[in-house]
Amino acid sequence: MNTGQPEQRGTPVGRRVLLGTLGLGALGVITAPTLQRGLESLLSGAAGKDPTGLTGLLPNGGGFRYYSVASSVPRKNADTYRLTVDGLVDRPATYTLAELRALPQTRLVRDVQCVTGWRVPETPFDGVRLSRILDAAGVRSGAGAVRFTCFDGTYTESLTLDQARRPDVLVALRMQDQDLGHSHGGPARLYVAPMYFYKSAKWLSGITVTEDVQPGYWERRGYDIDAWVGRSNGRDDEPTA
Ligand SMILES: Nc1nc2c(c(=O)[nH]1)N[C@H]1C(S)=C(S)[C@@H](COP(=O)(O)O)O[C@H]1N2
Ligand SMILES: [Mo]
Repeated sequence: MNTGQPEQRGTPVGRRVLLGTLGLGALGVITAPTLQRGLESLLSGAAGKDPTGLTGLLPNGGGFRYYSVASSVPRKNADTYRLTVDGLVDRPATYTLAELRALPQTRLVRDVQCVTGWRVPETPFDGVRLSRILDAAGVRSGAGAVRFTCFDGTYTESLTLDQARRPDVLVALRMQDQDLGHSHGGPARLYVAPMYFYKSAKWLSGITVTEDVQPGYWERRGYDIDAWVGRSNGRDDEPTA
């Protein structure tokens, strides 16, 4: 029901604050991407002011804002989590969390930048390089892109195969030296260091190798598909990687 709304929609406290402050109760009727973009910057400006100070009380704090386009997301743990790899590959696979943890881990420490403006400096992520998982699956010739799906049942993302094979793209299992908590997309999320944070799909459950890029959730709503920080979405932020 909420598919036409800007990404702040998912902030449990912030949304109420915003709707109250700005009187934007009719947000749900707005669907044009350009209009959304304008609203989003308006909303993010208001969120930045945080008139109530409640943002600091959100469970994940630390400069991050909690985003989910789904109103509720099931919890997955080491027993129930699975990551499937399929599509144009020779060896489709399903990984448990233990299997992902047993693979070589790569650590990246970069700034995180959301397209709405907030930035978290020098954030450590640890996880498995996506390129390793793709190599293990054996990408077939003719493949050109990767599609990511999430166990929230709604969010999707995409990368070209070249982007997906970059060494700074991870299936992240840890953030800030802790196992990824549920609110940050745990047990496993994508982490695309050089791109705006909307590329870093939370609650990652599927990696499908495809012929062409299939635009993700926000990309179908007006965000740039190539989401390089500082070189997309009309923004000029310092690059993160
Ligand atoms: N599954 C899922 N992944 C997602 C999103 C989402 O709504 N659902 N939001 C994206 C956006 S716009 C941002 S800024 C980050 C927010 O991550 P955080 O909640 O850990 O701060 O997650 C990205 N990945
Ligand atoms: Mo974002």
